[in-house]
Order: sequence, then structure tokens, then C-alpha cells
Amino acid sequence: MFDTVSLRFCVFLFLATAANGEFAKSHEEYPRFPPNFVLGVATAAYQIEGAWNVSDKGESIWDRFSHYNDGRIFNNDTGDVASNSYYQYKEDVALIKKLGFTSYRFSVSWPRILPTGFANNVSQDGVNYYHNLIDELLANDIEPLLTIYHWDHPQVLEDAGGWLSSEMVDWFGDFARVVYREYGAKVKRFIPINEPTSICINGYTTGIDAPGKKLHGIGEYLCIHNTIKAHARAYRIYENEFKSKQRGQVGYMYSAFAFMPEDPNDVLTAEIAFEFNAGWTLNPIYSHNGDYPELVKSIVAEKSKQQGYTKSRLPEFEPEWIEYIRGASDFLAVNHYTTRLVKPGQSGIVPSHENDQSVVQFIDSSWKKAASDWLEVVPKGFRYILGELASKYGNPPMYVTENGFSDTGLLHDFDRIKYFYDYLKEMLLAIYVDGVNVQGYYLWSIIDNFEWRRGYSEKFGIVSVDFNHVNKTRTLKDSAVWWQTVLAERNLVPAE
Ligand code: PNW
Repeated sequence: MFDTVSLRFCVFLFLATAANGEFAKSHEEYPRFPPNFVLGVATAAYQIEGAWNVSDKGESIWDRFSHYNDGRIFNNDTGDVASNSYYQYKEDVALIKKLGFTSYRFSVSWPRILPTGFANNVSQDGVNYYHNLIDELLANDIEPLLTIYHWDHPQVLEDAGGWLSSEMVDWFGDFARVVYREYGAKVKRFIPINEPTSICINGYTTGIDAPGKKLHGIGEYLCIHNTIKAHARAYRIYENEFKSKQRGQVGYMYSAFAFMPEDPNDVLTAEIAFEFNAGWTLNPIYSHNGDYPELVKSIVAEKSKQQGYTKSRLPEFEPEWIEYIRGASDFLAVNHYTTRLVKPGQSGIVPSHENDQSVVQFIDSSWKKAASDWLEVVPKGFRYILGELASKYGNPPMYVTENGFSDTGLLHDFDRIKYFYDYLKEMLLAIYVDGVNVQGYYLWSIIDNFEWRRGYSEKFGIVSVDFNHVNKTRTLKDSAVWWQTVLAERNLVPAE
């Protein structure tokens, strides 16, 4: 089985190289972006909007989590005001326009649109805010890419079980329907759920992010099961009720670490790491037969049995659900920041998704670090993971929907420019040399914002925000100026 996989990858690479090799050679040092390639920027509602309690907005799990004020968030920072984009969105759009980006990925806040969490009560103010934002984007020829849910679900739904409850599938579907009905005439690409794996690991396994549930070995599997179903529900609602009229697309999102085996010949470890981290969420949607990967099902079942459970900790999809989920994506949205090396071994609490793998993740000490403790700079991992995704899942259309570098807030942010240059170069090699079907790229992020549990201590913006000033003054960093040149020339201008 593993030989087939690597053979398939080699054949894929060979064909792709043969087709695009000539083109790539001449452009390797100073590559151009393909015609029609989308270059955009990304944000998320809770991280930038502020206005956490204006009008009839409901409480989100991040409002609750950040108001505990007990050190779980760096400096006890909150998103109460954040970058103040609820009031300053026109400034943000003007910046995007000025720099030359042609698309904006943003998210809508569930409790702002549905204050009770349910579709029985739609907030007119909430709905209007995003109409105004979208109208402002369209007036500036900036294409909206709308994330329906980026981690800030209503606290009331969490109290009723959140992503551990299968009811969430219907609740999310009802919310998605409101979003399509309101904005589908203006927005042509939607991503239902931002990074299901981050939600399920950080929110329901280790509990370092909201809602803070520590349910190792159980929480992550229940959560991923329900997010996959909820994604499929949102996809099918669009397909059945809106697509023929609105003619848009709905894509599945995957937060893609690259896992490279320490020993390049250790195909088995590479395969296990891939299937446990990518396959458990992508296989149900993108594989030919659907469902979780056989390898994940059998390993978790076996471990659960050894641990004395009466059944596998990994829930089972009923056959109807396997069919319903399979194929539920028009494009693959990929967030990519960093890479891990992998080797066989034991790690993680027993039981846990981490422990089930019997794979140890580590980093090369020579890799440059960003400000975030999880972010090492490994450009080659980007090409590697794009190639893996392409070869495993039939080279689907992909958009890179996040990629970026954190520091402590420098205006002269050369390391960020270098990160973008090196990563974009690898992405272009993946496109031109390997033939990977990447159609667009969104950097994270246009402005500095609330970086979740790290508060305002880690900055990803290419534009700085003065969080100490009531005006939340925006100032271009050097990386923004560099991007302006890149966008004007549509070339990957060297980092200097
Ligand atoms: C993404 N990790 O999250 C999110 O989608 C953004 O909201 C966030 O601001 C951005 O990346 C930067 O953190 C991630 O631990 C959170 O590997 C954590 C990880 C990766 C991505």
C-alpha cells in the first residue's frame, strides 16, 4: 500500500515536471504569478472587529473565554475592541485597495448575526454590518471570500454541547443558510469552518483555546466528526438551495502542517502522520471512497481496545453520511505556516489523538523561529505539503487561505518579507514545476489583530495597528510596501 502511494507521487511529479519544467527554469529566480492567480489578504471577525457587545450581539465563546481574566490569555488581553474594524472597516478596505490586493478573506460573527445562536432571531444590525463591508469591497473591485465561522460560536450553543454535540450540525447549517440567503448574491466563494483541526485540538483536547475543554482522546474525535458533518451540511444546503441561482463555490478548509519524515525512506511514519493529521479530516471529503482513512480507523480501534474501551474512541460515520460528506467541496482551502519532522515513537497523553499515532513530532534546531512558539520558518515544507495534497486527492483546485509570519511588532519587518519571499517561491515551484493546482494565495494578515491566547503579543499584520491609541492608527510596515511592488509587477520581487 505504501509503495503504491509513493509510486503515485513520483509519477505525478514526473508528469508535472515534464509539462512545466521549461517554463519554470527561466522563472525560478524571479518568478511571475500565473495570470488570474488571486492574491488577497485574510482576517477573522473576533480578531479584528471589537464591538463585542454593540446592538443585540450575543456572547461568543471567545467573549466568555477572554473575560475569565485569569491568565489563560497573555496579559489578560481581550477582543473587546481589537483592531476596531467594526467601526474602521472602510479604512481596512482602503488599505487593501491601496496595496493592490484583489481579494479579501474575512469571517462573519455568528452571535452578531444570530444573537440567540439560532436562526429564529436574525439581527438586522448584524446582517447590515456585513452588507456594508461587502458593498465597500465590491465598490473597490475587491472580491470577498467569506468564512462563515472562524471559531467564535455563540456561548449558548457551547453550553448546549458545542462541537461535542451532533445538534451543532443542524445549528450550523441553519446559520449557513442565513449567510447564503443574505450575502450569496454578492459573495461567490464561501468557506464554512476555519481550521476544524485547530478547533478540535486546541478547543476540545488540550483546552488552551476556547471553549477550553480538556478531553484528550475523546473530545478531538467527537469534535472533528461533528465539524465534518456540519461542513457537509453547509455544502449541501448551498448546493441544493442556492447554487443554481448564485453560481458560487463552497470549499473545505484544512490547516496544513507539513510532516516530513526525519528519515526520507521512512514512508510508513510519513504516511501515518499524514493520515492522522490531514487524512482524518480530508479523506471523508476528498478520497474516492470517503470515510476516515482505514489506517486511522484501525489504529484508533486497536488502541482503544488495548485501553479497555468497549468501542473505538473514533466515532463511525453511518453509510448515508459517508455518501453525504464525500465530494462536499468545490475547492480545497489550505492554511499553511510551518513544518514538523516526524519519527516513530511515543508522545502525548494517554489517550489522545497525538498518542494514538505513535509518531513523535520535532523540529530541526537550525530552523529560524517566528515570535509564535509553534512557528518555524521552513519554506520547503510548503512545496512538500502542496505536492502531497495534490497527489493524494487528485490535484483539486486549491487556495492558500492563510500564510504568514509573527514577530513582536516591528515596522522594519525584514524577516516577514523574507518569509513571504521564500514561501511564495516554493509555492510557485509547486505550481510550475510540480503542476499543483493552486489558484490563489491569501496572506495572514492585512492588519495586526488579537492573536487568540497570545493576545496582542504576537503580530502577523503587514500593517501595524497602534492598540494603545484610541484611533487604532494603522501604519504600513516594510512588508506592506514590498507587497505593493509585488502586486504592481505581479512578480516575486526579491527580498532586499
Ligand atoms: C490560524 N498552530 O491559526 C488561524 O486561522 C488564525 O486565526 C490565526 O490568527 C493564525 O493562524 C495565526 O496563528 C493557527 O498552533 C493557530 O500551529 C495555531 C496554529 C496554526 C494556525
